[in-house]
Amino acid sequence: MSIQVHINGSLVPKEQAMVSVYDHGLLYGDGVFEGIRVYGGKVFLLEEHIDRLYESARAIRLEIPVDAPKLAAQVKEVVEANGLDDGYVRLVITRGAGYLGLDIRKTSHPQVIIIADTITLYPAETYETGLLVVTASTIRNHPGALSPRIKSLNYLNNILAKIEGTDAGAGEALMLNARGEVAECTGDNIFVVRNGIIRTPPTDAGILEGVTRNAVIRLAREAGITVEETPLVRHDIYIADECFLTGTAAEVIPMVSLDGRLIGDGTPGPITRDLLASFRELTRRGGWEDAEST
Ligand code: PXG
Repeated sequence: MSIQVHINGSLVPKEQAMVSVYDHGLLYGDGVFEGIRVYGGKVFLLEEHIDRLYESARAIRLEIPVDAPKLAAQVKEVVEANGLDDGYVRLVITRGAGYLGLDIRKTSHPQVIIIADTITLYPAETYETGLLVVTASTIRNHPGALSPRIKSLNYLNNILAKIEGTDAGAGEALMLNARGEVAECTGDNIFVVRNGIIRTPPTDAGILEGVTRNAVIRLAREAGITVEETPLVRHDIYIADECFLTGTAAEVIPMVSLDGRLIGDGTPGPITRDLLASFRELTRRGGWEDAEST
């Protein structure tokens, strides 16, 4: 049976799930999205993703035509309709079809699209060996131009950096901000460990405030580890004992080299390994009990 896609409140076979070529999501990258994981048939940290989606939409003056509880119910509906056990939900809101031109008044009917499918992940072996990363020359979008906190359909900034990483044979690319500080990788947040303390750039370093990032901060603090949100430069990564990345697709993935410098002894460190294990345990539990409201 064909995959069913939720579009504007209806489930349709994926071949019939379509948007207009006049949609401003396509024409201008005008829209927002979320990428969410499904573990054991349950949508992981759904409430956090839904909250961020509405915040992104608010920031670009896009009114999502359904309310958050309804949207959450639709996400669950499409996961069930596809009998998805472990998989991926892509929630996309576009500005909708309209006339040519940037004016948002030239559009009507934002499109609400929910795809539940499988996703290609890093091979299991990468979690044992760790990722090699290079710094991209493409800096992260300046927050004064387009805030990286908005998860918008405009991913060219990250794609251009990702190309640099791929060309260099690296698994990810590190992006700096306009101040030369560490921001994040193209689709993951970054953390370093030194002398038992975990550090990660603050949101005002110009990053996406990752749902996985926030979950890992909480897990680390629950384990009694100090976590500081503080500006970092590349030197902090070069001299770190351990480094890891977090993201919906990557979960917690060790990073063992930056720009040809080995981090620590060049293998995934103990704090990284413990956090990956406790993160996976959290996915099996389906999240924290106090986040069960959707
Ligand atoms: N930074 C950036 C720029 C991202 O795009 C993250 C950090 C990690 O955030 P989360 O909330 O996932 O912990 C991301 C996440 C996709 C896809 O389909 C992209 C992401 C996540 C899931 C799927 O390309 N990016």
